[in-house]
Amino acid sequence: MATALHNLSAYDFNKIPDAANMCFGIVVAEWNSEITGAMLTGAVDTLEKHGAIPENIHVKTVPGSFELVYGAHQMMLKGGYDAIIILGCVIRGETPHFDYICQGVTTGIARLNSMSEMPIIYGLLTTNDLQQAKDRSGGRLGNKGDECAIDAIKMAKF
Ligand code: DLZ
Repeated sequence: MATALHNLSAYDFNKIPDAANMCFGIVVAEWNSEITGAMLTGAVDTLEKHGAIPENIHVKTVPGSFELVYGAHQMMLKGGYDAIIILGCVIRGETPHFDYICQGVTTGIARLNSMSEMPIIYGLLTTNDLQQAKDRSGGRLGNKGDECAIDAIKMAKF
């Protein structure tokens, strides 16, 4: 969780394994693309900063966050990845839709993680408003995409 005390992009560079020989899949949602695009940039830049080569970072888009589970599952079935990252942003609206989407993605990704050897990293921002999402996608609280990239490298090495 990003708090005033924790920046999503803060970590000790020297403690992260070399990602030079790793292959990553990223599934990114088109909804709230300003936010998910910034998260994607953060994730790719961070993977490359730690040695991953661009050819080994495969990005697929899905329409909305609800489709992230399907996208991650397809990548999982395709195989060949050391870790998969999902990136989405759900912003609370006036109806309970927010809760259903967040619940669906969270349960779905947890389920995939328990049925496969391929780690799937949960990069779903669930915020009350657009400003909270901006704060966590390259704003004052760092970038969730950076955090997911670091977690993907760590879990690939697990
Ligand atoms: C329908 C919907 C709504 C209301 N809000 C969001 C959102 O804030 N973030 C997001 O990623 N997707 C949203 N969607 C789209 C759903 O995730 C999904 O794409 C559609 O319900 C079609 O399955």
